[in-house]
Amino acid sequence: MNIDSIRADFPILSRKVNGKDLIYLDNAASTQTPRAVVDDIEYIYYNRKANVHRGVHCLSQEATAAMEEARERVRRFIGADSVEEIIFTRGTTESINLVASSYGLLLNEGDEIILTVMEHHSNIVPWQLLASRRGIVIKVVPCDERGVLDLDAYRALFSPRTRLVSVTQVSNVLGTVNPVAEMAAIAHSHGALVCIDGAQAVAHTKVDVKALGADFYVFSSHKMYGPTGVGILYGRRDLLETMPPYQGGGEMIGHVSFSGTTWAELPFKFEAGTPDYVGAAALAKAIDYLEGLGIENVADHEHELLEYATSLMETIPGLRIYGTAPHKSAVISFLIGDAHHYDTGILLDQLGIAVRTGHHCAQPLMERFGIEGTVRASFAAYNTRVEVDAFIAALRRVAAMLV
Ligand code: C6P
Repeated sequence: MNIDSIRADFPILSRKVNGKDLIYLDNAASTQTPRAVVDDIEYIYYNRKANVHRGVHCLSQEATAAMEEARERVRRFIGADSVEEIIFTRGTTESINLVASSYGLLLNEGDEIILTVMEHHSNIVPWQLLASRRGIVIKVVPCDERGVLDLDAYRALFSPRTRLVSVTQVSNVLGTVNPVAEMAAIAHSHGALVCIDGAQAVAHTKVDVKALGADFYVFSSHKMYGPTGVGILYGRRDLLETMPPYQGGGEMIGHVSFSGTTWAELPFKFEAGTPDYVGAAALAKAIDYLEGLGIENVADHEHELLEYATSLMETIPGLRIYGTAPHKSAVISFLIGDAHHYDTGILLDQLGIAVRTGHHCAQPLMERFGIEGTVRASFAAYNTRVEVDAFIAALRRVAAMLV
């Protein structure tokens, strides 16, 4: 990959922060957006903005065609069988809430679901809400000190009441790449379904929902070079067909009357109200961009940065890395001595370096490691070894000040 030319696609990377060149290492929170995607959004607003699925007029038809082409683009991207299996949502969080609320209505008191200790809150709280409404039981897979899930413990959690496993493919804190295909096979052998949270995976590894054995797969556009406010729920068609609607409103109905209402066909049954049709079309452009770079090339590049940064960070006295699994994505969580993660983040920001600090919406995982938060650096296609060098130099300065 030609990193210079990739960087030229992201004008934001040439700005200054606190008088320093921006070094953007908060990609696990949101990646930046390339010109091709932003240009597409501008083009739509200036030339083609109209509501979808409603109008007979030209603009509406163009908007509808673009949205349905985007759905087909997403289908190909993740290897789903049909566009009926691709639901547009507002993001990973809404996708999981949809599954928990809708599939959850098919569960009964005493049914069990399995989560892991490294889930993002958006893959915990919707299930807790369901537990309080339906009396389902939540079981949790532990992980070891490296951040590797305990698969023996996982196997032992199954019972005849286990209905669903919901697991992240990549931990947003530790970077652990979980063996989700193996976990799905185990779940299926017990007759349970699997929901895979792909929020931290889709921009960094080739995803094929069928090869993974995903019954549901969820992700967000803003973490994969796309616009904010759009996400995807992939669901196996036979499952989506049996699930009740999530929200009611326009677009999701067959016919409405006060004596009874029928639902639209898939995927529209799950898309109440006006969808983010601009965002959906722009997500398709982001997929074009990512696949244009080649996801494998991106993964190789990020992995090289991960190894380079990790090896240098290990030489900084007092710096501890959280997440040392053998299979890791390019996410590095760490603490320096007793320094508060927030102070480290502020000092790095003064040097133009954007990292995330805090619990990263994974408080049970923080509890597991006996900490309140970490500093987290995460890489994307446009990051460079020169940036890693600057990051390491900055960490040495911060360590000298705080430890
Ligand atoms: N993690 C992070 O900085 P939304 O906010 O709906 O787009 O994505 C939620 C989500 C779900 N699962 C995982 C594994 C995630 O990493 C995230 C978002 C961001 O780590 C923001 S908290």
